[in-house]
Amino acid sequence: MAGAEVIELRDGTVRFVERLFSAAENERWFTALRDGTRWRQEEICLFGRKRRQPRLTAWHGDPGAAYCYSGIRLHPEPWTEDLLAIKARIEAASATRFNSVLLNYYRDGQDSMGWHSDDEPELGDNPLIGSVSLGAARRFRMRHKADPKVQVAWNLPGGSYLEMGGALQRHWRHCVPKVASKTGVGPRINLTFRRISAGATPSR
Ligand SMILES: O=C(O)CCC(=O)C(=O)O
Ligand SMILES: [Mn+2]
Repeated sequence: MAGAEVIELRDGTVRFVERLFSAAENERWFTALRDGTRWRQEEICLFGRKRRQPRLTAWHGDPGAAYCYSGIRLHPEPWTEDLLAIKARIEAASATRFNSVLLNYYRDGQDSMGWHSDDEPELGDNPLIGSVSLGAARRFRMRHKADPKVQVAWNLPGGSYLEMGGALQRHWRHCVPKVASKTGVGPRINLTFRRISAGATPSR
């Protein structure tokens, strides 16, 4: 992948391209997706209690690429022109094909994503996850499951691309922590492109 920094971690690989998209593309796609997406705020079941996710989400992909996590089942909306254009760019950069994308809209520093792995059965073993960031930069943290002191973190600016591969999802968790609102962090949209296996039976 051109311009990629390859980081070999214990039990997994990360590829990071700080500027896959130009500043103009970052701005144009951020605005188009913010205004053109049917955002939802899902209720999830965590430790037996229902609560609303601290961010907005949308799920797009090929027909049939249904996806389940944290007790919710997401049916894909069809691809849009913008999403297909972004997908084509990262597929060219990574020599991979994706069939779906989860969009996360972090409206401000209070929106976040907790520690998790992208290890749902429908993603198969060793999934490749392609993560595009648009808008404001946010901190992305990772820690090893067996030894949580082993940690890495990146600032993901708008226009960047981070790819997680190998056995990473089996051995690591990642999160996007909240930011104290005083620092006034701007809105951010993240897209994680994924490949859902046909015929997989979701476990939840
Ligand atoms: O917003 C991010 O950078 C991470 C998103 C993520 O981990 C996910 O969608 O599973
Ligand atoms: Mn994730």
